[in-house]
Amino acid sequence: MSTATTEAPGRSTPEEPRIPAGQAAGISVLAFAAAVGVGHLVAGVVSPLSSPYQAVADTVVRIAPAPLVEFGKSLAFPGLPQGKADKVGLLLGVGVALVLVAVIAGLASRRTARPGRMTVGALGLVGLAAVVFSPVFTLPDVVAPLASVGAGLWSFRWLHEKAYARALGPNTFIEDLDGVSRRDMLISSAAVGVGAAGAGIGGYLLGAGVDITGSQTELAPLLRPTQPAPPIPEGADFVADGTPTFLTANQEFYRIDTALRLPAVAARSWSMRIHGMVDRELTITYADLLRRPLVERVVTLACVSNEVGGSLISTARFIGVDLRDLLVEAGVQPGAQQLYSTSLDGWTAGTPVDVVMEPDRGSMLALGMNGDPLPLEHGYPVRMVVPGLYGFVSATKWLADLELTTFQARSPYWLDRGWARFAPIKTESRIDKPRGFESVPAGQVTVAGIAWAQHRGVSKVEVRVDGGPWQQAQLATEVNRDSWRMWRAELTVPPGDHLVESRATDGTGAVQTALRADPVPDGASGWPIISFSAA
Ligand SMILES: Nc1nc2c(c(=O)[nH]1)N[C@H]1C(S)=C(S)[C@@H](COP(=O)(O)O)O[C@H]1N2
Ligand SMILES: [Mo]
Repeated sequence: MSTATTEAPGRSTPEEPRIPAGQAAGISVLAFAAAVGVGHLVAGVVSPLSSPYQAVADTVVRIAPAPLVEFGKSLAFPGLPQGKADKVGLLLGVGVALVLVAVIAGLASRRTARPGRMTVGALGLVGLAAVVFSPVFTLPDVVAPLASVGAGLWSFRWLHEKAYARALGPNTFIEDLDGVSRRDMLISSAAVGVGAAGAGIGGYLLGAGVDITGSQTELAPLLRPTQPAPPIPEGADFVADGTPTFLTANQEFYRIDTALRLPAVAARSWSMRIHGMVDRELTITYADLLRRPLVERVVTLACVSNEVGGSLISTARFIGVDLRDLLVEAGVQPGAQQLYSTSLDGWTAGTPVDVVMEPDRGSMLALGMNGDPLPLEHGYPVRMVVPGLYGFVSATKWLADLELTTFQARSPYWLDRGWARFAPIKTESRIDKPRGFESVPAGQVTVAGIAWAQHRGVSKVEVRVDGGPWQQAQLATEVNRDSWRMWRAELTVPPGDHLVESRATDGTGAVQTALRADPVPDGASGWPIISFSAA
């Protein structure tokens, strides 16, 4: 009984003293904040990926059911770039949940500190478990979660003793605490609060301080491809008619991922294992990759979540090493069906081994993009690129591990959430001009857009107005079959409202299907349709 020490023999307590509710809740919130802050600070020193708060949030993403993740992805906060709102939302959500638990634990601890301390301890275990079961756990990572629980327990006890002594009043029998003044209480609380905030901010700065930009500047000159991609020919886009530029600038490149924070691992400390069904397990550092021939390939990445007409598609010159060559060195064993890749933040993808190993597929581990080291948002230091497959089954960013295995043995992140196992990119087109509901002068109207069928190439695009006959569009110069192809067409339209549709034909002769499909499970389909008016 913890109250035993505070009650003198023979002293009658008609009403047991209790810490005022507000104060009890406040103490608890401060102690929780101290736990989070100290955990973050120590993680910043030891290893940025071991912060218990972040690890818990990551775990929520890793085990969250599909509807929650979809909901998250649909969130938008004003002022935040695409692909960021869900992350901020989740971190805030975990924060709010933590404050609620802290308040409840505080209110339950008005007489004795035990409920609060047990709650801090229990959450500490959750944080520890989240760190230990993270995909990139190493032993020193336990330090931050342990420091976090320690700080939480200590702060809770310290503040609670003082508050309880105050509640007992001046006759307290705990000598040290006799007559804890209001001022003393406030100063102690403020000390814990400021310490927690300082530690949290310190940890954030330390984590951000892994010198990524420095390391990227050092890398830039090392990423000269031994086999550069041919320059993009004149006439590869129809920008003047409203298409995107052929290459997408790194800052403009679409971004999709579940990462709550960008895993900040510098190239010089990066390494990865290739293991599982291989003859020789390989451990590869960034320097090992730089010693290999560097290839450069122009590839259009596309997201399976892209709606018809959507913008989740972009093109870059990727610099890196040939993935097939690397796997040949490891010796892929017969029966290995799936290349199961894990990212530093625990996301996973499963790529069919037979596709990755096709000699002319061009699968690669990319280190650079458009002449620069990969930006952090796009997978620095190392990501996978497999032309022709949607990103969720092939384009693992912040690569941490490659395992050769069977389909049976491992199920990747989005497969568990109802998306497909196999997801080659569908033959599609998009109309960029006219924009939806645009008014244009009647007569000659230019229609322009993009078409893609990565790894098969685009051989034809047709457009039609108001359900009339299909007319062949002019194709831009082909760059390669792994990237998009721009098109334009001159149509003559009378005044009034019109609908324009497009359809692409790929290099195998297959025509883009009219069948409308949602993005789930293996990509949207259907002809894009734009309504505009001519006057
Ligand atoms: N680590 C990690 N890699 C990932 C993802 C992710 O959530 N985590 N998303 C994938 C998906 S769904 C797509 S479409 C591409 C997008 O790559 P980009 O953001 O560089 O355009 O990354 C893939 N790689
Ligand atoms: Mo995606």
